[in-house]
Amino acid sequence: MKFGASFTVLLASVGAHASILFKRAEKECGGITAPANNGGRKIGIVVDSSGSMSSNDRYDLRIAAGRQLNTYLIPSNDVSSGTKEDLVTVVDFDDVATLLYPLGDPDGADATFSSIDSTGGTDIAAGVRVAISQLNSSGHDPTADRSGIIVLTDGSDTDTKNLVYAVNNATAQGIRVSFGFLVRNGYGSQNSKVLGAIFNSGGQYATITDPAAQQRFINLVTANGLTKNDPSTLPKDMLMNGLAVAGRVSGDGEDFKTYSAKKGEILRFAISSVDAGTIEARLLAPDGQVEDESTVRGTSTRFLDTTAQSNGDFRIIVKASNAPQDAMYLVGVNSSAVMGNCTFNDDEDGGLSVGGKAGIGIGVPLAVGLLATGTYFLWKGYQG
Ligand SMILES: *[C@@H]1O[C@H](CO)[C@@H](O)[C@H](O)[C@H]1NC(C)=O
Ligand SMILES: *[C@@H]1O[C@H](CO)[C@@H](O)[C@H](O)[C@H]1NC(C)=O
Ligand SMILES: *[C@@H]1O[C@H](CO)[C@@H](O)[C@H](O)[C@H]1NC(C)=O
Ligand SMILES: CC(=O)N[C@H]1CO[C@H](CO)[C@@H](O)[C@@H]1O
Repeated sequence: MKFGASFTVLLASVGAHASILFKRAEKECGGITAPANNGGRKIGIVVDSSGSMSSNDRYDLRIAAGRQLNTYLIPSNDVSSGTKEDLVTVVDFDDVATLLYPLGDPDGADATFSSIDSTGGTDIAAGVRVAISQLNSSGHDPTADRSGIIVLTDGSDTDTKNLVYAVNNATAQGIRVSFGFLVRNGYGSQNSKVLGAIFNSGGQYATITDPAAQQRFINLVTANGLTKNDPSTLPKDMLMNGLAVAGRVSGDGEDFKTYSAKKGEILRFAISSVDAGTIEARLLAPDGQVEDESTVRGTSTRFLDTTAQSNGDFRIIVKASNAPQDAMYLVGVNSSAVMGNCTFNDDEDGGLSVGGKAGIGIGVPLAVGLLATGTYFLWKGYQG
């Protein structure tokens, strides 16, 4: 393999230049770039602790993803010129919501993630409400435009109305709500009204088809902007391995999503119509050739398959017919590419302290290894 030699050189230089390597890794993950991190936010991390998680997320990767987001936030002892401290609250929910960490310094929140278990039912709305009341608690004004809630769940509320109310109440206070819905090996979605409420808040929605992709969902949300004040670096048409994201079409309109593939990747795109009625989906290769196409009816999911013959952008074009205004569809990608672990950590001191800070508890040699692995995947251009 022609990259072998330079990879060895890269590895040999890890010891001396670990922070340089890390900086590469922190700035770009799987084709998306971390936005500027200026802090000054109030963030609610709301994690599902229902019983189904014991099989859907056996390795607690949602908890690792929640921690990862917390590590990205700026604690009071890490404020530098041009950045402000962030505040975080951590909430878990099953049948009831539990406040694990009242709005405060991100540094103190890390340990509270360990008490998230996997028993009980699902009341997402209760979790969102507790987070809103924390973000809105007195002494931490203002809330609007600098607040965000990130929900990681594998369930849906039987009472959709209350969840829509809760998200709308957040939106009314200028709180952005993002929502990662874990459907292991499948392509369900939250109720279309819930999706609409998330869109209206400015937040990001994804169906997460592989527990390991919960981490990249955090990257997606971060690139979209955790709050309204955060800059967005996320191209709106971008697809990522292991996630299904929503797009919108109206009337007889067209829309598209793009996936940057590497030569040799075996790709399966999954398309479903949330409330857009019947849609036509076409898969275009980087050279513009139609690779596959399908008609998607009702709420069924259709698959379009290909293998990338070279590096380049595949495009899924969706055409509606007589769809309601701003109707939604979902497109997911299942790629044969290895999922790396790449995070947008903003630790100015470099990467080696990050594993410890994130509570992963990895030693320095292993951290260097992971670092090299992460960079390796990036460098190879795999989805990190
Ligand atoms: C909480 O919400 C109320 C009503 O929307 C608002 O007047 C108040 O300023 C909010 N408090 C904070 C800390 O955002
Ligand atoms: C993705 O592909 C792998 C390998 O074929 C398969 O095991 C997995 O179930 C697929 N996931 C989804 C969500 O289709
Ligand atoms: C990513 O992290 C998870 C959890 O820490 C681990 O199980 C997985 O092997 C890692 N993947 C890679 C490619 O390093
Ligand atoms: C602004 C807003 O959406 N307010 C709603 C908050 O939630 C309650 C129900 O819990 C609704 O009645 C409000 O309309």
